[in-house]
Amino acid sequence: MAGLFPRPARVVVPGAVHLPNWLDPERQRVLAGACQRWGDEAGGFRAPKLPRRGQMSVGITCLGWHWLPYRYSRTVDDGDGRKVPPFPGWLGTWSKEALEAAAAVEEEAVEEGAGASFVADQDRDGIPETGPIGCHGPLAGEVAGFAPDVALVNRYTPGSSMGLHADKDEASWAPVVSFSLGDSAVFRFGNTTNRSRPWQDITLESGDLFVFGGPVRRAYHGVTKVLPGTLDASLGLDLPPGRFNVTVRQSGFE
Ligand SMILES: O=C(O)CCC(=O)C(=O)O
Repeated sequence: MAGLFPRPARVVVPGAVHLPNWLDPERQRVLAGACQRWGDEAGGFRAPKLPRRGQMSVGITCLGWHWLPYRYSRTVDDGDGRKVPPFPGWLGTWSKEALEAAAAVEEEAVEEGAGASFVADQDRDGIPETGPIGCHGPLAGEVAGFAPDVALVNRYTPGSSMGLHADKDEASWAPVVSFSLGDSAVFRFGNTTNRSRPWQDITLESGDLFVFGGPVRRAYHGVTKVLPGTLDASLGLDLPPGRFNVTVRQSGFE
């Protein structure tokens, strides 16, 4: 069932692009099955303990490299110590296609002049100067060298959320590609300086793609809430209540 309101692809700020419904229903079904399988193979999604800030409410399992606060390892160092499953080639292919699609949306926005106005908005709101973006968006230059090798598979049970944070544990500054599945969520995309405003709240629905890189690669972001019962049943996804998110990154490690 299509929503009542159109949700066009949009440049949120230069370097950050939201592409609603980018995963078609068949790809959503494939990813939903894979998420559940990855969780089962890992013995469940584990909620990491944060030094000084308690336990996360989101369960995570990783592919390629294991993330634990605040580093990566090849084994599950904060769990059973097992070897991390490989990062799947097909997920890398989807992620490269996703980055290309996001860069194309940005190019279009720049051609229409929207990019320039976003830079002006950023200046007004106190986001650090990103520099002129010329005739290309910041993502265009990231496409050729993009070699993702790690995925964090996040499992949000109803009521869980993720606090504002910046993804700083990768050595690479290559973009982050994020796929959403299941119930919708309010995703907060902030600035590169701190956890305060300015930020934008964006509803991510099942099948949505969000990409961020370039000047906003280390922007603060998080999920303030999951909206229960919002998954479109006609998609035929066999998912438990709540949400999955798969964030794909390039570690930059040997
Ligand atoms: O669930 C989301 O949409 C965001 C996930 C996230 O911020 C992360 O994995 O770092």
